[in-house]
Amino acid sequence: MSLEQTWRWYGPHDPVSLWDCKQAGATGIVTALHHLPPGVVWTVEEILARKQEIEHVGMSWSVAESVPVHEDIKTRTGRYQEYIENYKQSLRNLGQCGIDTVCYNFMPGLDATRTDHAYVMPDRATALRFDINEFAAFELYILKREGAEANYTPAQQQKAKQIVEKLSKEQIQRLTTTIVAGFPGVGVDYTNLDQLRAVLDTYKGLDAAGLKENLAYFLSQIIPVAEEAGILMAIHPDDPPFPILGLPRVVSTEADAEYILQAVDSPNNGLCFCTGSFGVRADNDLPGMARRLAGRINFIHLRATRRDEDGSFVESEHLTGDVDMYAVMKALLEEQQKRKKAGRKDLRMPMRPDHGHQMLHDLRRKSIPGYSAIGRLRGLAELRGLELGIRKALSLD
Ligand code: CS2
Ligand code: MN
Repeated sequence: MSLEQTWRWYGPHDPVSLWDCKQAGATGIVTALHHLPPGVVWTVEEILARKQEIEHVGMSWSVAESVPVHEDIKTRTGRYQEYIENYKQSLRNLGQCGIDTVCYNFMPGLDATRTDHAYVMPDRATALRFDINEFAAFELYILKREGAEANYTPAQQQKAKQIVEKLSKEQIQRLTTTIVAGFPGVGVDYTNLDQLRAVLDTYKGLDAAGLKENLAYFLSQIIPVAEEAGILMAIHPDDPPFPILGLPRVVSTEADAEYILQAVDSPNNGLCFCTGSFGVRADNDLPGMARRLAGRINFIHLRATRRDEDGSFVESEHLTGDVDMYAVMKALLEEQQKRKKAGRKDLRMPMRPDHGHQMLHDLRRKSIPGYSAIGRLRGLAELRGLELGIRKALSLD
């Protein structure tokens, strides 16, 4: 038995087609109704239409990633009650259509954040990178966020100033777009800085403890519905896993994960174990976390990053970064055996290669940052080989 090999597909507008996904060797598709804004109900009709499209190529809709959580829910203001009701209805509808795993995140304001979507690697492939000094340059001198100085040492501020002074107008524009437009299709897309400023304002006065409470409240509302609908929820960690722009963070460490899992102690309340996100922190022991949290891991993202001393990081090849992928994979496979022996039903343990380098022919094609075909194909192939090797060595069936 192996982990279910899945692949993220951004829907009909994705330059990577469903047939491409199939040729990568994945059997499951991870996708969302990306055309719907956060907060609205995913209707049975729309879910079924997308599901049929996937099944048409002989694949299955393995995970819904993401069913986005509306900002009002995170801040517990405005129309949050209505949005929670809508979220519940989306879960019921997904369950009714046979989709049993849902990934989401609770990152305030922004989804995964990088400063460069095309950082040139030594082999001339490009990767996603988060440079702490460029981020500081943006926050201090482009966004000019009030109070931002407090987050940086005088030396960092100096560095940031030198960076911004050297940037051309176009470079400033590119850095800004990279940060504020983030990833497409994840429910966050600010077209200008004022929109971002307005969102930051809504978080004024909400600290990590407050955001944690709001998350616990959200879970207390939706997990009973997930249980009834037969849905395994999987919360994705913060990316990067430390506070940015003065926003609180609550899914960055093992302690955070434990808090969340205990907030509603149900197998339906689980984790998306994203090694790329958690792995950015040197104090996160990834193999240990995989072992200790294993029973509640409902979805797996595998990729690695390499960190610099100053907190910057780049997305490395899947097996060569700071993450001990062998040890993580071993822990996951052992968990799968354990589940089998215990007679648990959640044996699929869907896994996807999370992001990949833009390389080879993809360098000449337009693609979604992190989600070009060939780099992820390489990642999946490497992970599949690693998995097979471990299974054979440990005689796992
Ligand atoms: C990202 C996110 O690291 C990742 O997987 O690409 O956009 C992620 O899909 C969402 O945060 C999950 O809700
Ligand atoms: Mn991820």
